[in-house]
Amino acid sequence: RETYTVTGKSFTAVAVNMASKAGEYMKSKLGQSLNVQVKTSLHDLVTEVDKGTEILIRKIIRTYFPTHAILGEEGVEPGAEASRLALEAMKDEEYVWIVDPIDGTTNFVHGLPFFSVSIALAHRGEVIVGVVYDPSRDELFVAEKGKGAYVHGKRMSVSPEERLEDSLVATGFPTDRERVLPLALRQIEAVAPRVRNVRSAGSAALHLAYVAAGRLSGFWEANLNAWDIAAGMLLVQEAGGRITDIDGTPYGLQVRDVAATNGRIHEELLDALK
Ligand code: 2AM
Ligand code: CA
Ligand code: CA
Ligand code: CA
Repeated sequence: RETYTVTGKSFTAVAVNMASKAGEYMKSKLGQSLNVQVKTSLHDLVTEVDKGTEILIRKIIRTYFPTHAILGEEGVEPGAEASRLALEAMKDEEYVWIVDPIDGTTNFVHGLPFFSVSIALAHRGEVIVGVVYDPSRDELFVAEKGKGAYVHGKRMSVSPEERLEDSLVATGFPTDRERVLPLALRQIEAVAPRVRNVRSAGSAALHLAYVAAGRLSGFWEANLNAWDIAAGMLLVQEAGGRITDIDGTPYGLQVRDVAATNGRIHEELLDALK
């Protein structure tokens, strides 16, 4: 499709290039002493590597696509309301890059190798490219709207499980301990008895990539932001899965409470989450 290139520069090729440069940078900093700051609480961290990675990605976008807008986690004030406003401010832009420089910062800080860089490109509010890269395993997940989802060039498809009781699913523990954690714990209490087991590895973008790869049959998490979900969303859709708001509303960039599955167990998962 024409919209994927501008003056010969493939959007996807640039996204992949940024993700691999970002991954290299993150790996070079892993295990070194980091300058760790708290954002909204002791559970919500940011390092100089999050900021440095976002700067690196922004520079590449500006070089190739100077007219495109950029929504990046570290360019937005912490908190749900600031995120909503930042997304709202982008609504008339033709192209918006949606960037999470490190998804799984807590893991990165502790040296647990489950974190990723997530890069999506939206055209008039519709995600057309999604790239999630896991530098620890050198796994690159790439999707283009209408063209399928791939891990290192190999086509991905979602898991075959038909029933929740045969499914391995994942979720996340929110950083907002007062408002969101009690809800998340109730959701786990409701889902855990009905599935094979529940995992929580700490990167929403990578969890979504794993749903696309068929390694998980489902994933849900409350209170996420566009940069956590946008790239992984396209991976899931292009791998044949389904992604909605937790109440079943179709995916849109404003969705914060997300449910993603192989499609077959979607209704059952939503029902358990009710
Ligand atoms: P991060 O590592 O980019 O911050 C883990 O459950 C997921 O929650 C990760 O994708 C993590 O992204 C995200 N997360 C971390 N802090 C958050 C916050 N304050 N609000 C919403 N999501 C957050
Ligand atoms: Ca963060
Ligand atoms: Ca994130
Ligand atoms: Ca992040």
